[in-house]
Amino acid sequence: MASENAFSDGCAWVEGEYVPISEARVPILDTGFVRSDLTYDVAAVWRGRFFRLDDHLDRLWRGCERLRMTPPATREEVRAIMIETVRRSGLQDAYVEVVVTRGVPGAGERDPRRLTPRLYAYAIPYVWLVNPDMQDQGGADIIVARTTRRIPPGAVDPTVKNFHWGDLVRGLYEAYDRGAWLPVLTDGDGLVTEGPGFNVFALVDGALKTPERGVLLGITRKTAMEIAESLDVPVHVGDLPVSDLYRAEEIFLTSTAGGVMPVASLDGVPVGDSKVGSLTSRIRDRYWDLHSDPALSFAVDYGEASDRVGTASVRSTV
Ligand code: PDG
Repeated sequence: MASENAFSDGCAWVEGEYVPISEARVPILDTGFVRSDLTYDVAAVWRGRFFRLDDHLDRLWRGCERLRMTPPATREEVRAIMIETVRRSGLQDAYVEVVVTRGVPGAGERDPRRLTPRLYAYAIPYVWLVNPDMQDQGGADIIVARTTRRIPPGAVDPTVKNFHWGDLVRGLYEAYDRGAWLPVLTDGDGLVTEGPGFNVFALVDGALKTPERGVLLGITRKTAMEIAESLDVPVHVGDLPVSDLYRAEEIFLTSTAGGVMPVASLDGVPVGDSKVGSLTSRIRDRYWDLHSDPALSFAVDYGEASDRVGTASVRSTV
């Protein structure tokens, strides 16, 4: 039987309206589409609770500032819109994205300062970069990409979450060509950066290492670091040479889309005993436990349509 809720596959907010995800469209001239001139963020809802939404909004606002864009709605409005997309969808486990683009230029307009930013948001079912079965069975098979390096920070600032995924997608194809699931990209000078949608951690000589430069400052990365510290495991944020990755006792990847994800093999060679490492396992369990912690999460009210999010009041500012 078809669902009675038109939003059950996902709900988007586009130009002041909530629409079913399959009907959501972007204006073709939006510079987000034609220039990747935007920033975005993704938060998760797990078992009906948003996780660290304020951290994601902080990052979105920082990104807008760096891009010299003023978001077209207040932080409270964006927060309410994100919650409302989830509420309408009814999804208990959701991937909730919000995008701020530079806007839609008038005829012949080339000056980005003259555009009015646009806001888009949507909630869809939760996304796993490494699915739970694969995670339980030891994790992802990954490679260090040889043919593609990460875009340098001096070209595109990786701390501003962006859609410049050309290098990451090219890396994915290299992973598939080499029989692996995901690539990790280097900076081209022997240091690990990140991969398509995740940060990287390695347990080396009893300490966790994760790159400092050339990466998004992931919220899951931050959570994993906090958990490691609570377990008295030293965390070194700095250079992560590829050579350290090859001698790591454990490797894991972090993303809002999948959490703390174990790595089973690197370039075809098992990491550790190719079962989920004990530290990775402890951090992963704690990560999911924290999703019900009221200090870091709050429940979505899935009740009747609320007038807290008057579309009209927000529309006037978007
Ligand atoms: N690095 C990159 C390039 C990312 O896109 C992401 C997140 C991360 C690191 C990890 O950040 P965080 O822990 O804050 O999630 N990317 C995914 C969206 C992209 C996808 O693969 O769908 C996410 O935000 O879930």
